[in-house]
Amino acid sequence: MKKWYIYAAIIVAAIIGVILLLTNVISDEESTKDDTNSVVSSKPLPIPPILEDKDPDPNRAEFHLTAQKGKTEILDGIESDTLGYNGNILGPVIRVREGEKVAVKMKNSLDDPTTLHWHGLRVDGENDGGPHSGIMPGDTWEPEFTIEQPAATLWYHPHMMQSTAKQVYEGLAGLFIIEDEVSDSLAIPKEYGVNDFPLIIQDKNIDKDGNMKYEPGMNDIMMGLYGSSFLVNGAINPFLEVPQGMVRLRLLNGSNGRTYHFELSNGQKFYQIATDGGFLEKPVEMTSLQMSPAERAEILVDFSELKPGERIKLIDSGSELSRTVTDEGAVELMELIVSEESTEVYEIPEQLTKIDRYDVEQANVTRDMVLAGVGATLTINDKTMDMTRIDEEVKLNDTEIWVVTNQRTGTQGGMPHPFHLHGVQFQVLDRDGNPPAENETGWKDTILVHPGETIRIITKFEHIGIFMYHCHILEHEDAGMMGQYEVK
Ligand SMILES: [Cu+2]
Repeated sequence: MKKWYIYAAIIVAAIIGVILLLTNVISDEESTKDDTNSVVSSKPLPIPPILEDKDPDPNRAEFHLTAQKGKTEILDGIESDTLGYNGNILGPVIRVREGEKVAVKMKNSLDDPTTLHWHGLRVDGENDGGPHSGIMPGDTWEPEFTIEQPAATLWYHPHMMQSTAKQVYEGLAGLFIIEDEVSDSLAIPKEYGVNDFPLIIQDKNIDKDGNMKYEPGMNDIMMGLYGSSFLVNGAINPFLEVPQGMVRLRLLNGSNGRTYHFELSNGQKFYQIATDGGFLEKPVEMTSLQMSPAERAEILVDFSELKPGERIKLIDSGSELSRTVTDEGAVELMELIVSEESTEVYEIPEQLTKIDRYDVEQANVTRDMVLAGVGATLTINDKTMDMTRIDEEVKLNDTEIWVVTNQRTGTQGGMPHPFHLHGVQFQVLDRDGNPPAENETGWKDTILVHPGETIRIITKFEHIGIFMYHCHILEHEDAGMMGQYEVK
């Protein structure tokens, strides 16, 4: 009787073994079909819409934004609670022209106060959308300003005291694109969504139930939050069909804490044509592009040598600045699939624009900014942020040199901090006395300062009001690594 059970068990085990073996063989065959051995993209890249201008006057624009709660299917078949402007996650692209008058009606339909900061825009303090411009739930904020700066890819995001990191992380961010005569006249791709694409890159932690609530641990607050999922325009590993020709990508590192090293999986070179605040004078050839939180870059990629149907990937190659996921190597961010369509033939331009350089001799004031971090205490000039204290007073129309030092201190042994200055675009004079990299010779509003490094920047303060300067690792900003300057 007992023997019968034993024989049955052996037969069942054998059958299970054969099934396991077969499924293994099949899945092996499937995986060898894709020689890159990677996850196949299933979702097209979401392209944020261009926000409608409600004013028929061509010299004036009126935009309506609502910050609201939403639900987004980030994991297949699972909805995550997210925040967005006029939608479920992220926001529409606001596109304006130099010289244009702009009015915005920004409604807060969230449960919490928020603000709307124009990152990179040269405007007066009261229109900048910093922590003093809080919008209570149900209220509307109506800034008005004139665009007085060249073509650029800027962005907008909340800047509420101690909740910037949470609100950006949960989805509040959008691009703000300025066009001008230079961007009109350059023979570069400029058809939005056809050969000119926005890419907002972010990393988040999403559990299997789709929960991506902002819940930072002590390590996240000290080092900046690093997520294990990578999103482009709010989607994980999406694909984008690109024409078999020149393509322009407008990259924003919209992450809370992570610095990326963008590369193409085929090692192809590309050309950076713009920095945070506009075009470089000349394109800069590269195969890897480092971007810290809040930095933007426009790049040109030529797909004309690739065959229709060919797939390459935008990757983060990882680095000494990376943690967690990228310790295992490169991360795939999205897939680019070359289509049958080719656009008109573009060359890489020799010259893009002319940038007037500030003269060091003309500087009226030199100011020191010392960044330091010991544990969770993150300071600028030994102070943490106080809304009631003005740290620096600047005279209107003065040109100033800011000497930004990242002090090697304390338990962390120093880490890189992206330093951001509101209300202006600046030029980088030098890094530790050496000229900046070619792709840092354009207009900048955010600059990564490495441990022990001193960077000198120069700018002219042409707008009145109260502005912030801070580390753009959002956990550091919320922890108080921020100060205020007033221009009057
Ligand atoms: Cu920092």
